[in-house]
Amino acid sequence: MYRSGIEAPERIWWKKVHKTEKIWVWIAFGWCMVLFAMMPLWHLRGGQNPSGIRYRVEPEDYRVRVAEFIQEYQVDTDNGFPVVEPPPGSDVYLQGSMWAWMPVLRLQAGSEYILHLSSIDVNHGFSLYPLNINFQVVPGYDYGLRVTPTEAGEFHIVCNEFCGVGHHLMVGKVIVVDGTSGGDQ
Ligand SMILES: [Cu+2]
Repeated sequence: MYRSGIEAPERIWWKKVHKTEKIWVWIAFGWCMVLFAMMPLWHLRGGQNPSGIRYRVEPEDYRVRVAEFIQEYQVDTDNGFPVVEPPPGSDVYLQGSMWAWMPVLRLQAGSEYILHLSSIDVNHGFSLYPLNINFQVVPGYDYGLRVTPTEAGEFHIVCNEFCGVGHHLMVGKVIVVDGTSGGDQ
């Protein structure tokens, strides 16, 4: 029968919940609790959290810091971009901007670095191709990630956060050289 929301339904329109349905409700509730508990648990024990520090930075200050970093350790140019080779163990700065990653990094395999990531304009995404690494790069925040390159080779940084008409051109480069050969390849 047709009923509108204005008319009240007849009294006792509901039936008692069947036992099986009750069991399912409890199973669903229990599962909700498991997932809920997983959020803090995974944060503490998951091992997939960023390994570093983060703090606020003015985009302009970050740009200046990257420029200093380039000036200090530039060893070459690649396609018009500076190539920097910082000493193992040092702080490394990478800048995302519309539409480039600066500078090209040359790192040694087997050495730990603190990789700083920030943007000087809009949100960008740091994807290291062909590895499965994905990190948001946000203006105003400096993310220092502890990284140790394990394999020599050339890796590309792809922007995975749409950032305007030049987004698809935003490709950077990380060159990893064998740590034992003294940094030259
Ligand atoms: Cu981008």
